[in-house]
Amino acid sequence: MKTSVFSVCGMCSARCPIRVEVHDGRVTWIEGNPYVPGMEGSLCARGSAGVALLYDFERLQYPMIRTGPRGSGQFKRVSWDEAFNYIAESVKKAQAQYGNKTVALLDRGAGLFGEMQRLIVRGLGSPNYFNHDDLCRKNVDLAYQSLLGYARPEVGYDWANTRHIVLYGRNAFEALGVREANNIMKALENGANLTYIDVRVSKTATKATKYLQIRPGTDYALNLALIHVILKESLFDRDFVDRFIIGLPELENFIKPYTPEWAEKQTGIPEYEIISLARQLSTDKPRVILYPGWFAARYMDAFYFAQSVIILNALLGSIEQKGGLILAKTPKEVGAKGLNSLLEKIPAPQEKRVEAEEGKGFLYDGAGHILHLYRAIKKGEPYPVKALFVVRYDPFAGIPHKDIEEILNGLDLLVTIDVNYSTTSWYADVVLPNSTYLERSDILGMQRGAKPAFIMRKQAVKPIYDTKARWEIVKGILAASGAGEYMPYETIEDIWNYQLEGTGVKIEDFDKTGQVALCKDAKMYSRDELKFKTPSGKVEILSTKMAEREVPYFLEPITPAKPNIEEGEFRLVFGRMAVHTHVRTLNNKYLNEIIPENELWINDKIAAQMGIKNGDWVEVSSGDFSGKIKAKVTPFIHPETVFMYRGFENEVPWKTRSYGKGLNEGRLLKGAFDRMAYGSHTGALFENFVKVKKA
Ligand SMILES: Nc1nc2c(c(=O)[nH]1)N[C@H]1C(S)=C(S)[C@@H](COP(=O)(O)OP(=O)(O)OC[C@H]3O[C@@H](n4cnc5c(=O)[nH]c(N)nc54)[C@H](O)[C@@H]3O)O[C@H]1N2
Ligand SMILES: Nc1nc2c(c(=O)[nH]1)N[C@H]1C(S)=C(S)[C@@H](COP(=O)(O)OP(=O)(O)OC[C@H]3O[C@@H](n4cnc5c(=O)[nH]c(N)nc54)[C@H](O)[C@@H]3O)O[C@H]1N2
Ligand code: SF4
Ligand SMILES: [Mo]
Repeated sequence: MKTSVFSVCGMCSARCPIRVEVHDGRVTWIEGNPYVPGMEGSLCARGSAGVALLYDFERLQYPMIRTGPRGSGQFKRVSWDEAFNYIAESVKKAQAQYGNKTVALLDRGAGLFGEMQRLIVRGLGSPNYFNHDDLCRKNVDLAYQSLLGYARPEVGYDWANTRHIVLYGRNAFEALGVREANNIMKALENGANLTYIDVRVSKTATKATKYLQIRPGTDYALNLALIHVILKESLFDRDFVDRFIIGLPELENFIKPYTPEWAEKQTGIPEYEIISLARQLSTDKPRVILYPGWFAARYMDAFYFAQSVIILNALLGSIEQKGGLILAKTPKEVGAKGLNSLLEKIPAPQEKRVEAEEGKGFLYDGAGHILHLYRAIKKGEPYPVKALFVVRYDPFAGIPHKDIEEILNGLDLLVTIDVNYSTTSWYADVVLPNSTYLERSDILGMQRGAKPAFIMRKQAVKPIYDTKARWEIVKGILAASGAGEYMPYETIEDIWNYQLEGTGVKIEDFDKTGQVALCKDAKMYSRDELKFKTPSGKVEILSTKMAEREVPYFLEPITPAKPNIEEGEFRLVFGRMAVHTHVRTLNNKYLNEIIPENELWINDKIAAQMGIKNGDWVEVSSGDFSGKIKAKVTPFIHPETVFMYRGFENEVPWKTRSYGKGLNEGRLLKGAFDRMAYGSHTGALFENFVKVKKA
């Protein structure tokens, strides 16, 4: 028998809507949901390779408890009840000694379906919920929140109608979200300009109308100069600025020294290019999108950089504007009712998360700061965190071994919930296997935007191994811990019905396309109606949030340190490749076959001086770690920088296809996890120098 199921891809966090074909209980085909604009049947390589994840023998198949020393990879198979009881006992012991808040959960991300795992920490009475955002998008999030009062996922982009897109190292055609890439492609077909700024010529650079090579870590300087020109030449959208911006005189005063001439020295981008970009953006305004990006934990000034991008959009009047930035509408704003929250049924703990105990000078929001969590585990400050759950995240795959050891030394319990044998699972005390996204249903999600919608991830086939859906795992942990009342549901339908209560939407309504829109047409506000979600209702350059947290409104730019190239020292930068998702797909049978290992990009002139030829093995080192990788000698990278694709060199022998192949950039990040970005306390992963020599 042949059936078709609408669901949501789980091969990366873009969560594209998909249609899955099932023949006699086997998944035979996956494609983009044909009913969703921007998808129209298309899928990326990783999305198609979901089939290889589903039928992979080298993934987690049953719950396990560690039997040998941590990191020995010795585990025994246990029943689900044994695993749940073991966890409950260990948590109880830790909480008896250190209090409820000693439990923390480190999540990949809140995302569409993320409310579920939050029930674990809250159900166990702890405030300590953390996610990976600090190493990814948090700066953008905090910048939007402080300036507009909106969170990052609440700001969308009207690519189709834009005239000019500016991407700062946002390698959109390779670090993919299918919809976004398709929509940017459509914008280009419609004649939009694409200005792309990067230290190297990425895939996206090759599609740009203008590529500007920038000195690493100086995008903030570039933006200050753009703001300078826009203010000096009155190139801004006066109507928008007069109505909405609070803090223009202070901005004008701050920006005075940052001329294009100054910025040329910082960035290496000629003064005339900067002036010309400012003027061109003004001509194209208000239909412009300066994109603050996705992965924004690169440099120490990343929060202020993200703010500068949003300020540029505001000056150019592109916010809540056709062809610009579009604010998400709540269900209420479109006359509908939202999903009922599972989390809000559990009383919020009164105690404070670790970073909230640590005074002022930085911003935070709904999820804690990961670097503060690491510190709490390692040093017991501001209080000890002894039990850690890690969900859909592999933090140990991207950090130096010394940091892993220090974290492990601080923990009494480490539990992972994963589909693969992750690096973190290798060190865990209990490993709980999650069913893959094709084998499970999740809670309903809310797709935010100008036309909000409910979206369903629906099981396509039954689990092949002894794995469970996320909600079943959460239920098991809470029940064993005496907190079963917070998950009283017996089936996913029970949960969906509770979520949908009072919304007028029924489970069957998802059958047709997998989604239910909450209004007919996208809702946009006119400037007369527009009110931002800041306390003043305006774009607050003098941000109330920042004032409350004693975070300075402006950051004076700091010239990035220069590596000693003559000594073989370079700044290490890294990024995503189209056919892999971070570390999780390295062992995927199809994707591993396409690209099994990475290489090190190095500037051709410098390589020649060092006697390194294309394809030569080089040794890269940082602190006491060093590893070997093949050199890719190219003119298309800034001389101060070496680049590699992220996530290679899987260290878990269980995954035989990818074991030991390539080099892991995370091991080269000595000290990176002690470095907190200005104002946001996020990571700054590109502030690291490595030594390179011919092997
Ligand atoms: N060194 C270094 N560190 C980085 C980065 C970097 O480039 N280099 N990038 C940062 C950024 S931007 C990000 S987003 C993060 C990403 O880092 P991670 O989130 O760790 O990377 P992923 O490879 O996406 O895998 C996360 C884990 O989720 C598991 N997983 C996959 N599907 C499922 C599922 O359905 N259920 C469950 N329970 N688990 C699943 C995978 O097996 C994997 O172990 O890393 C951040 N940290
Ligand atoms: N195929 C695929 N797609 C993905 C992912 C994946 O793992 N695989 N992951 C998803 C996730 S979680 C994220 S966060 C996004 C990340 O999306 P992006 O941020 O677009 O992706 P990265 O590949 O991390 O790109 C980093 C780029 O920054 C450049 N760069 C380095 N230093 C500088 C600098 O100083 N200035 C400028 N302007 N550029 C600089 C690097 O050369 C590199 O090209 O991708 C998402 N999409
Ligand atoms: S971008 Fe690719 S891997 Fe990511 S959700 Fe979409 S189809 Fe899946
Ligand atoms: Mo990310």
